[in-house]
Amino acid sequence: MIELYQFSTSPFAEKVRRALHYKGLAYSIHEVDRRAAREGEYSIVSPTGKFPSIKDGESIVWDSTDIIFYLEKRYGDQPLVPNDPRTAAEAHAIEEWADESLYFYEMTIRLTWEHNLDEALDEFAETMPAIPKDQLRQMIIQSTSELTSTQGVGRKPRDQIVTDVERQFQHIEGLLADREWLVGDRITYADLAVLSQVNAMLYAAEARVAMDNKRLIQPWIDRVNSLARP
Ligand SMILES: N[C@@H](CCC(=O)N[C@@H](CS)C(=O)NCC(=O)O)C(=O)O
Repeated sequence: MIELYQFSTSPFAEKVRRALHYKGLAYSIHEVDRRAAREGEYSIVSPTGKFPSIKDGESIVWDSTDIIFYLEKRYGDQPLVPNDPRTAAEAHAIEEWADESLYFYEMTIRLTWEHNLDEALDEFAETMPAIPKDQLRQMIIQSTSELTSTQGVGRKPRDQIVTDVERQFQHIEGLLADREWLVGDRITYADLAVLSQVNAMLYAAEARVAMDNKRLIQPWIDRVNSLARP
């Protein structure tokens, strides 16, 4: 059976769980201990120290995109990667947008804005029960702020970030204006990547407000959930 190594709170883990569900593949979960990961305890399943990763028999794959491409090749049914080169390129570009841009917004608004972190804190605390909640809260804010500040989003004023999120949601609506899926005419890994980041963003009150007047996103979320639950 496939073994998934994950941080349950990670949108990249959600993306992989959705892909496994869509493909009807059984799997077991190893919740990664963050401190042990930093000390290199999982270096065989993830040499980069980043998760998710999977172990499937003798095969070990890390990075959510590589995992999806591995599953696609190894288990042919229920494709998530388009065949047609243009559609495949579009899916790739949209997945990269989710992983490399939306991810930094979700980290900033979910994990560095204190009023929103309080919504997510219990889930993080469950995975790190040894750390008192107040200390955990400070640790998350500090480590995430360093990351988002280095990347840049974390240095923007809050109102500009809210405007950016509103614009991102508008663009998701734009992609859905004349079709059911973000790319092409069937579900792809781009849908899984974007939805996983949107779900993380929706912990933030400001993202929920941005969703209020969006007609197409919720039905799309329902469609993805009906085929590929986390
Ligand atoms: N490109 C990677 C990103 C994975 C990633 O950034 N995972 C974060 C959790 S959301 C992580 O493992 N962070 C631990 C660290 O950076 O030490 C993927 O798609 O799997």
